[in-house]
Order: sequence, then C-alpha cells, then structure tokens
Amino acid sequence: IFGAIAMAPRDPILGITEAFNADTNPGKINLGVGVYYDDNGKVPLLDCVRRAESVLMEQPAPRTYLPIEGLGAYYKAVQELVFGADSPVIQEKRAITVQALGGTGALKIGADFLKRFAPGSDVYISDPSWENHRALFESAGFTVNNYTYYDPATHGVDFDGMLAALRAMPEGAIVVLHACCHNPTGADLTADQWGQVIDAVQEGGLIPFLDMAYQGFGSGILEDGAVVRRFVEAGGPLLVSNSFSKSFSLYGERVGALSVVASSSEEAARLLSQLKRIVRTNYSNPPTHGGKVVATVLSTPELRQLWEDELAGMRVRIKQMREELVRKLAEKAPGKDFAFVRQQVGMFSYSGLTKEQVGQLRDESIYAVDTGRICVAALNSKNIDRVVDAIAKVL
Ligand code: PLP
Ligand code: TYF
Repeated sequence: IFGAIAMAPRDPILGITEAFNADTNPGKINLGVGVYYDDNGKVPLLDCVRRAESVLMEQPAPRTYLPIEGLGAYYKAVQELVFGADSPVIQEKRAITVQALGGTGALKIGADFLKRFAPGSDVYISDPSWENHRALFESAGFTVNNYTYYDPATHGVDFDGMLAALRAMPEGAIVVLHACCHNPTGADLTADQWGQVIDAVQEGGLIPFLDMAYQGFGSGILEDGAVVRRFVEAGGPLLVSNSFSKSFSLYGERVGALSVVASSSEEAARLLSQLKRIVRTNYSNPPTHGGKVVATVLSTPELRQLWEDELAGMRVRIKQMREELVRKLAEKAPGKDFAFVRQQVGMFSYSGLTKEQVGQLRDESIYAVDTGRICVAALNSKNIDRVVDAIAKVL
C-alpha cells in the first residue's frame, strides 16, 4: 500500500541547513535559516530563560496535563503582550488566546478553525512570503493566492500594487499579513501604509490574520505590536499568531499562541470552545515547559526587564550588522548600492543576489536561500568580512 508513495519535496530552507551540516569546511557560514546567532556564532540561551528555569527547578511540579487551551498564566501574559495590558478586548473578554506549538502551530490551529467556519474563503499571502504559509493553508484545505508585495526594483514594498490587490479580493477573503519584520524580504509597511491596509481590509470585509513571529526584532516590543492594536481599534474579526521561538531563543520548545478577537464575550466563549475542539483532535493539550518559562519571565518584573534588555541586545546587534554590511560592501563593491539593507528590518534581507550568485557563494561554503534571502542575524564581527569578500567576488 505504501509502494507508490512518491518522495515529498524537501523544505527549501531547512534543506540548506542539512547541506550546511554536511559541509566539512571549518569556515562555513549559514545565512540560510532564520535563527538568531550571537556575535560568537552561537544560538543564545537567554539569561532570563536560564533564571526562570532555575526558579522552576526549585519548585519541582508533577507533569499533569495542561488545560486544552494551555497554561493560564501563559495565555494571559501573551494577551497582554500582543494586545497591550490595557486593551479593551482583554477587559471586555473579547480576546481568546490558546497556547500553541510555536508560531507554526498557531497558524495551523487558526487555519483549521477558519476552514471550518469560513470554508468558502480563499487565503491570500504576500508575494513572496514565509515558505510554510502556502503549504500550511493548503494542507488545511484552502486555495492560496498571492498578493503583490515586494518590489525588486526598490528592494521595498510595492505599496500601490499591494493596495490594489487588497481592494480586488472578494469579501470574506482571508489575508495573512506579517505584523513586523517581513520574512523573507525584510521590507515592512510604514505606519501610514498600515492605516491604508486596515481601511482596505475593513472596506472589503476581509478577515485579517496577523502573523507575528518577530515581535521585538524590528523597533521594539510595543512598536512592533502597534499594528495589532490598530487592527483592534478598527474593529472587526482578527486572528493573531505569535511566536517566542526567536524573541526568547526557545526554538525547540515550541512556544507560541493563537489569539482571536470576537465581537462580544459571549461570541468569544463560543470561539474558544471550537478552538479547543481543534486542539483536542490534534494534540489534546500543549507541553508545559516552554509555556512555564515564558509565563515566569513575563510575569516576574525583574526577569521581564532582563528579557526586554536581552531582546533589545539582539535587535541592536542585527542593526549593527546591517550597517556594517552596507559600509563594507560600499568599500569592496563600489558602484553597487546596498543602502537598502539599512532600510530593511528584522532578521532577513532580500539581498538582490541571484540564484547563480547564491550558488557561487555556496562554492565558498557560504549558504543563503536561492531567492537571495540572507539571515542578517547570522552575521557577526568574525564572519562578516568573509561574507562581504565573497559577495563582492560574485557580483
Ligand atoms: N511565521 C513566520 C513569518 C516565520 O518566519 C516563522 C519562522 O519561524 C514562523 C511563523 C514560525 O514560527 P515557529 O518557529 O515558532 O513555529
Ligand atoms: O524562515 C525561516 O528561516 C524561519 C525558520 O519550515 C523556518 O522561519 C524555516 C522553515 C521552516 C520552519 C522554520
């Protein structure tokens, strides 16, 4: 019965890591996967996480099942982070949040929920978007379309094109928007452009699904979350997936959440009951450790401050690497303008390198995505010169 099953395609990004791991060159550099590395090229274990874990170790607790929707202290802390502590949707009990298996798990619960209650809608994702968005919504049963987003000529957003695409979407369409730090391009909307997007979503009767995997990596925790609050103020249905994989450097613990905003507390209770049904039939209830760590950090003032400082440290280091990359490339590859890298935000940059050039970099054991996406957060003071020299050579 399994004899005719074909080999599935590899994940293009995680496949790069496989190739990187197999490379025996000690000088190899992985700019492929979206993971934050510190200046020593290591994935950090944040101090706030280490300290929260020792607090938890001092109070060993039995591992019973968590509630289906997750740890109460966790989803409450997530709501305050995502919507703002003084948000009316929290006070009015119109926001519901379920703990999820990372941002991916949150998207999947949201996708299954929408397929059940908006089965005729199509999903629209940015062109380009995170590789997994399309596959994930398709596997939930949706037809997935692209909306215009990136303009290779400016290395920024084709905003007129995006707005036209939003206005052409049928009523009830589900539009997936990157709340901040767009993956893969690094090109974000301005505050004014967000206002126009919100208007178009409202006027078109679209269902916005904000994916926030990088809160705190752009301009700050509050600044990056501002778009969520603006959507809330505008009213209407809203889904938000968020992830702590990057902001807590807790990739393997799978900590994220899905939040849904309802029009009343009574509607919220019904939505929560349906989300719980989806969770129950998928994995029953989420794991404890990551949720406890994040809840402990977010609800302990001292650890919370430490987290905010450590997150700011990651954000600032990425910005420094952008500056360095632009400055060094201007020296080594004069005549090629990389100033746009400074305008891009978050972990990634669409560098403009072609597939052939990415292939040539790989011959030097420098790994990037075929689309030219590089993870700026994988650059450091020790490897940047080698990267710059190699890019200058392939240009
Ligand atoms: N959404 C976007 C835009 C991402 O870049 C990522 C990357 O990791 C995710 C969701 C998934 O997050 P997680 O690793 O927490 O599942
Ligand atoms: O875009 C990235 O590199 C990160 C990590 O299937 C990632 O979001 C990549 C692919 C994938 C899961 C995570």
